[in-house]
Amino acid sequence: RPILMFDSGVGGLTVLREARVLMPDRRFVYVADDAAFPYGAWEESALKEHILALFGKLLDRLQPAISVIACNTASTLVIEALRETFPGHPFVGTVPAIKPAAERTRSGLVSVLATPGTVKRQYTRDLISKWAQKCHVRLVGSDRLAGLAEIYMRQGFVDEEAVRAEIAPCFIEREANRTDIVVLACTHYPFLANRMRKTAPWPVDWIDPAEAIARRAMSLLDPVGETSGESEPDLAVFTSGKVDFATRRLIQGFGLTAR
Ligand code: DGN
Repeated sequence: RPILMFDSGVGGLTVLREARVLMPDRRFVYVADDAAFPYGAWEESALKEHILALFGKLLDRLQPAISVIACNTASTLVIEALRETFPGHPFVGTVPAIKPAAERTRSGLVSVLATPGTVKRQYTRDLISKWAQKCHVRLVGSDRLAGLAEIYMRQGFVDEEAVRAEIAPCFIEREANRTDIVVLACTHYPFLANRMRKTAPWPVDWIDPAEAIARRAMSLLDPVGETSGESEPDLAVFTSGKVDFATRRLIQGFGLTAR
């Protein structure tokens, strides 16, 4: 049975990339809910209903061994509801890496860069009060960055000035202190990491949780008996959107087959 990786677009591919390095023999299905992109702009109850209904169909049709919600905007809203609605099926969520950031910061100034949806979630606020009481955490919601990553992955083009403007609010200076950690709390953002580094006003640690998520998924799987059993592990991608030329090329670049 495959590992299902789910996102509203290409962002979850940053997690898939790590998962395939750790689990080269596993079978993966990548599901991109492109037709509903961007999740960051959805009203909460409508998005919750949409994702729960979609998972009803996905679990039935794909029979995955485990599902990885490789999207912070979705995880911070529905991970608990998914576990309640589909008991017995293991879900791994992707939520802002606030705990590791709070442990690692030396200046005490941390920024969390995410979609406007993730930034306003109660789930995110709870993570801050639980793990980062001693830090000053700035939540920065961007409604452009995920779209810029989509364009970059499909067309190879990045509007560097737009990246600079979107990340600028993450950088705070207070007396002798400066932000030293930026949490990438949207799975799309690691694709823009080089541009972010280049346009940042000073160097910081960028926390990308992709590898940790992949490790978590691996730890929940049965070590034997879940491999594809084929010489070449099968990889498939399902999208609710149109599979145009650019999307097909992107998918093939990741060694996936469009279905
Ligand atoms: N990749 C998604 C996340 O991690 O939040 C969000 C992308 C979007 O729908 N805007």
